[in-house]
Amino acid sequence: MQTADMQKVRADIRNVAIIAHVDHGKTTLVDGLLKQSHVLRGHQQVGELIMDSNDQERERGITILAKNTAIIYQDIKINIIDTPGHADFGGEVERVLNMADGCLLLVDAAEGPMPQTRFVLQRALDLNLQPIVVINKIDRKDARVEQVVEEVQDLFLELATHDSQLNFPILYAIGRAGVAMWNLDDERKDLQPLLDAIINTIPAPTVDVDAPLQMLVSALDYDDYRGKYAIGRITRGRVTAQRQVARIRRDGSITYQKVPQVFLYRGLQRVEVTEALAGDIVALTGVADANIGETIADRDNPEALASFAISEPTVKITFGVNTSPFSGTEGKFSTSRQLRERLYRELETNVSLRVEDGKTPDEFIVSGRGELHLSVLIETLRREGYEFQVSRPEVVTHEDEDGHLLEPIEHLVIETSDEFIGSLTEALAIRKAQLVNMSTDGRGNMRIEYDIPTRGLIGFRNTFLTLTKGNGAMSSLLKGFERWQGQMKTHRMGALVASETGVAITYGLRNAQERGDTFVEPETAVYQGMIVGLNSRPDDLIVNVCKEKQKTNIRSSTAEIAVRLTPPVVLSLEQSLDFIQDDELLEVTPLHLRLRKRYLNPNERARMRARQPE
Ligand SMILES: Nc1nc2c(ncn2[C@@H]2O[C@H](COP(=O)(O)OP(=O)(O)OP(=O)(O)O)[C@@H](O)[C@H]2O)c(=O)[nH]1
Ligand SMILES: [Mg+2]
Repeated sequence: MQTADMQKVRADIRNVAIIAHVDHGKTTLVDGLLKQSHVLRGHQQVGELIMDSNDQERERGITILAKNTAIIYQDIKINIIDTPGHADFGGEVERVLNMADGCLLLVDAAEGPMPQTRFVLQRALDLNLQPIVVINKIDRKDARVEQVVEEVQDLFLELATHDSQLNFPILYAIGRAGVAMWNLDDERKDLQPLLDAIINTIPAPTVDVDAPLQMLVSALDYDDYRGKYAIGRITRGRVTAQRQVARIRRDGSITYQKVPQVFLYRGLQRVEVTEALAGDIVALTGVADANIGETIADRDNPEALASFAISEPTVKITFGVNTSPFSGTEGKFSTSRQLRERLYRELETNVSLRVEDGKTPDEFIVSGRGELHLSVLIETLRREGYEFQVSRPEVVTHEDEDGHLLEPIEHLVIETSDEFIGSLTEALAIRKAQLVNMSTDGRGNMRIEYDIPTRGLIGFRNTFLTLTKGNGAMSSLLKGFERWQGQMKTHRMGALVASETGVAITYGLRNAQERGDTFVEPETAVYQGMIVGLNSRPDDLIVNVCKEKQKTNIRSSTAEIAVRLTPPVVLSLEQSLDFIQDDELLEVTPLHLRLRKRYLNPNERARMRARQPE
């Protein structure tokens, strides 16, 4: 038994997570903190958003994975955990918050608290983290600082479980300029006020460094030299290099392993140490098969830590072995075994993902926290050389005790100009959205809140961008599972479907364009049953895009010159996922995304349709 007097205060450490709604400036602020602490100097300066280090993060401009870094300020090591703000990556936030004693809650000075602000603050308060509020981006022309402060205070009043949680400092910042201030009219000099706030407000870890070791594995990393690193905060005791530890799996089984090396964080690097103590955030080598959520414990006294709570998935996609006529020609990995192995391996790190075997040995059902969560995975696999096919995203459903079907419902917040409200309201009504709240700033900007089935949100982002001409922001947060809301009639026009396998040519595509929009360029290899465009009518239409102009017909040689194609509509991965219907699939390879009918042969399609009357 441990007694309280064995607890020591690690005054040399602070552990802080940075949390916020998407795009409120977390990673930019971490850049600023790294720069201010001179971790980055001269040629080391590697541009902006250095923590957003993976390819998709850079391309999409968002953080996907939570990451650790550390700076030294006044001889105190501040471990910083940058987290993603997009709701689909909420699992990442849940995974890492247990390493922190406090959090910086960033709130955009113009947008104010948004759905994910509430979500991450709730999680932080549940874990009793000491908050510091940073009203960020006060340089924005549309900043409304006083109002946002009030909204944040209201949010705390609503979410706090005890009074001490209402006791938090508020700072103002322009993360991009690397400045933070206690008062709006203070000199805008650097981030020192924020660093002071961190070391003075966030409690130093109070720990027993002599008790038997306990550390929850909260993250994993790899490098070519040392293989896997198990990352987490030492809750109790100490880790010494070259000593044996126990690894306790989530099912309680234990294995014993030696930890060859122990690393602490320092800026963007890891620094090897011989020993680390409770309160430290460490990366350990040698635990090659460690998974997130497991406990690294004392060899002779192994006691597991409670793993963190992870919210459940809402959207699923069926991944299948590629069955197109082009299968096996573009990817390095295309077999069922390879796909299965890779998908199950993803579970080691992607904590809010679920994978199950499907109806056939060639199908796997992958569930995640949203379309983006799943599309990032699809893109990752594609880049690694996998090829496969995926089905239309569907919502995850449950049944209650009385056998009623339940579906995920989200709270949707839309901010846009009032001129778009009419068309948005119409589009949302079809998707069974219920208006919850509506407010205006008196200058033509509206904030509307709805409850809407996740089903209705799938594919809505595109519609939203079109309807608002890009002038708006939308975000949503899972409210919970509620009774199935009934049929939703959001239908699409029919597809233009290739009649045969071959190469699309200008003449054939020109003909197809008389029927609708085409998706492929001339010289594209197509196959029978592949979708090459969108019909302007509700039914599918078979077109021959490989068709050549008859050579004997010389009368219209002038017309031939006039054959000009409208450039094809090129759908992104997300747009393709939103496009496909139940009887369609998306073929994904390292080189191409192809839309196709599930049944390639038109006779088979007709047979299947006859079997399933609407
Ligand atoms: N006006 C203004 N813009 C800022 C400021 N800080 C960051 N930004 C911009 O806001 C955008 C988002 O910044 P990020 O730092 O990527 O935001 P984030 O919170 O890390 O985003 P996620 O990790 O995806 O949730 C970028 O375009 C930044 O340049 C600021 O102080 N003022
Ligand atoms: Mg970020």
